[in-house]
Amino acid sequence: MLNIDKETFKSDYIQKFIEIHGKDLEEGTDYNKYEALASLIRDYVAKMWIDTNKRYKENKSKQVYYFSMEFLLGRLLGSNLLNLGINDLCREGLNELGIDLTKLEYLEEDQGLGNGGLGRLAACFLDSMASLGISGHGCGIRYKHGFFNQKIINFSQVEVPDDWLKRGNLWEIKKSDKARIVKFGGEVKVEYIDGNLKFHHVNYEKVQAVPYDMPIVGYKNNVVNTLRLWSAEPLSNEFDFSSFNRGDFKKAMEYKDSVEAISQVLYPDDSFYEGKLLRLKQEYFFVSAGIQSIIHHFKSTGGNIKELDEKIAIHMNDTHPTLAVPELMRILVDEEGIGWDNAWRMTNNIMSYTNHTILAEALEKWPVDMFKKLLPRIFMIIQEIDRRFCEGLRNKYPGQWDKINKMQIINGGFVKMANLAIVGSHSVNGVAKLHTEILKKQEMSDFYYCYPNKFNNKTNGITHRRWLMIANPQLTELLKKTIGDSFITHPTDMINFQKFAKDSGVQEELKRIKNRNKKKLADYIYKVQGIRVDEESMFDVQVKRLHAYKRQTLNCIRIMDLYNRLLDNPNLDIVPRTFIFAGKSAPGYYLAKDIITLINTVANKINNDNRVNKKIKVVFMENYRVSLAETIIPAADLSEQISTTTKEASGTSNMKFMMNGAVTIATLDGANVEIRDEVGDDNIVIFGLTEREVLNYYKNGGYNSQKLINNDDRIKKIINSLIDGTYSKDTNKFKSIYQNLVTYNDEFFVIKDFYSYLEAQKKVDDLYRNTSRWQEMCAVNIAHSGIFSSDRTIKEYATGIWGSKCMYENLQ
Ligand code: 26V
Repeated sequence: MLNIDKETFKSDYIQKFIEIHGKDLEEGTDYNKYEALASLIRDYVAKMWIDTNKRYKENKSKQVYYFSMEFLLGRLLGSNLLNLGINDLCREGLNELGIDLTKLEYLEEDQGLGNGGLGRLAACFLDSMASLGISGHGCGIRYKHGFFNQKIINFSQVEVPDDWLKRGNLWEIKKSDKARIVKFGGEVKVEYIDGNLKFHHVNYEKVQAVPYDMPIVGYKNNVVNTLRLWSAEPLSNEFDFSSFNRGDFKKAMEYKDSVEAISQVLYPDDSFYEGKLLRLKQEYFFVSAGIQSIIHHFKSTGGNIKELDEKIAIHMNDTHPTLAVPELMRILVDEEGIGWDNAWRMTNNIMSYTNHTILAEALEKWPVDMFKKLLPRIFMIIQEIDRRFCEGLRNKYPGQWDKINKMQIINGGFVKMANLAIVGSHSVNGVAKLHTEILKKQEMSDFYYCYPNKFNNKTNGITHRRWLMIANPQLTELLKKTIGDSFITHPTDMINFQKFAKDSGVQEELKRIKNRNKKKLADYIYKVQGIRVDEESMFDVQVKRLHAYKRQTLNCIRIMDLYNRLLDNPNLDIVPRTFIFAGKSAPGYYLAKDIITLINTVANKINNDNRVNKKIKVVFMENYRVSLAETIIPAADLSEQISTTTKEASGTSNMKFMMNGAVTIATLDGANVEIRDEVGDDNIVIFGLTEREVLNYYKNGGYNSQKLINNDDRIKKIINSLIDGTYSKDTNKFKSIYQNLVTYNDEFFVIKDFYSYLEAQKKVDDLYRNTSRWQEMCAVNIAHSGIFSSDRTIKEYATGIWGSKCMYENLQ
């Protein structure tokens, strides 16, 4: 906790402003003021950062490194102020200087270096590790362009590059002296020296990896961990630009461009894997730089390499950093001279892996030819890992070639990253109970039977500091007032709020808070989208990546159905609703883009139809991102978690909504199951096919969407309206959606679940009409959300996987 008083802060701030801008505060723009504030906070943090590192060194505590291609941090000013414990002090101090802190906070660019759930989870984990006093650090890529900005033009998604660094990043510190060299291409020469094989990597291309460090501030505990993001930069001595003639100059520029391309842009697809060379380069680039720097740091602080596995843990966020396994082997065997068996034992002890999806199309596998050419030595090491692994399999499962082929790492001309990650790690985990069971029983069953002890569950979580305390300060105050503030450091204490669930005063207060958040969102919607929504209506929200399995289509067709019913019967007795959507589609995912166009088209029709628009409105909010989620989620009445059962590994927005007092309508998928178990059937609305039914259909067939549609006039009408000109004169516009539901037999059971969903929505209406019952449900959801704090998740990782100590208890 930072010890400073308001007057000192004010004078530090003015001084900082003058120092970096060379002018008086009164002459500064708002952005100048933001810059001065962020720089000052960074200065405050710097000393704690140095002290933390000193402590880690002195205590020789185990260091955890969380390797991830994505860290979706959003804005940092607010969370840094909160965690330093100087939020109120700064707000007041700035106020006295005539500056509105909130206004400055909005000027910060979102740090959008991630696609969705996986990247945001990594960000929540960093916050929790620091707040629990775990020496855990992030390692990733400093993309020049993060996830694209989404514009909606003519009802459709248009991608605009994200230029988040255009005005610099005040939170990072470039550490040029800690740069590392990553080697690509070339050949491997083998030599016999004293009876041992020596491997020399020659004729490779050098890429310089330059680290940018960001402080990760723990909650009021003087801990500052590090997020290290690597940027690819050309080496000036690889090409001496000045002395080249024209031809070589061109070559030099090509070298520069090809190097810079590595950290140029985040791949904007999180469900469909393409075997692109650049992606493979990105993966090896950050993993190699990260491991080199970990080992360099370990040795330079007096560590004995033979004890490395007692002193570090490396976690792989999905398969993207899996090359950490062979890279660590390379360094231990080739550079440190450790024998293969020992190196392998250590590597296995160090590495652990989380799986985040069972979608087959997202599984990474690299063509052998491409792989070998780009990473010749790493390929040899994987071959050796695979050879030894398969030798073991042949002994264990003699003659079972099918099984062995499936488990092999290099098979059918591909290097399979999940297989390598499982074989190379001592721990493999799923992200919710159901998901882990599916991994064990289905997706990874061969590995599970081979290594049952490796597999474990770690249900995801979210940081309640950002998703409750920052996003919803009024609800936080109400909790403090009713149950005290212990929930801040012990989030499961939120359960004490349960006893206020029936308290009419608390219920009224909850409603008042929700209404204020709804008003704020309504104002924002009007300001940026020009749509006036009814603040009294139920805010029914589905915000997440666009994907067929998440079934925004199901949500949309029930709105189309409701529209039909309202036109048939203008007096239809329904609760007025505002349907709110947001989310980005991968640029090449045409079906998902068509769904965005459909939602916007339906929205336009309904919002402009005076026969219905007093009762329902539809809004698709542009450019979903962390900061927008912070505005939308606290304003939601109803949380839509309607994925096809088995497909959503966990979901994390479901947890954010419940923590902010929304009621959930859900399938029993991912973490929804555990939310249901927590709050009980009376405080959540469940519908749809069960796990067993879905798996049975996938395995044995028997589902026919066409038959369902043809036998039902109500469904037929909606589905036909996709192609009969009702929504677009261009009858081909939504044909892909139509074909998916009809011709291709509705892979995600939208039609099958339709009536069950409608019934559940009817139940939601009934519950909502009973204000007191509804508020009670909200309160119960809030009370039970503490278990979904990422602090709980991280404690489980620390004790169950990493073997690292958390200093939390003794820091209290
Ligand atoms: C996959 C791929 C495939 C290759 C191209 C680039 C790329 C980038 C990201 C991914 C990861 C997709 C997996 C993912 O994000 N899963 C989500 O993870 C959340 C956190 O565990 C979980 O809550 C969501 O249910 C799950 O869909």
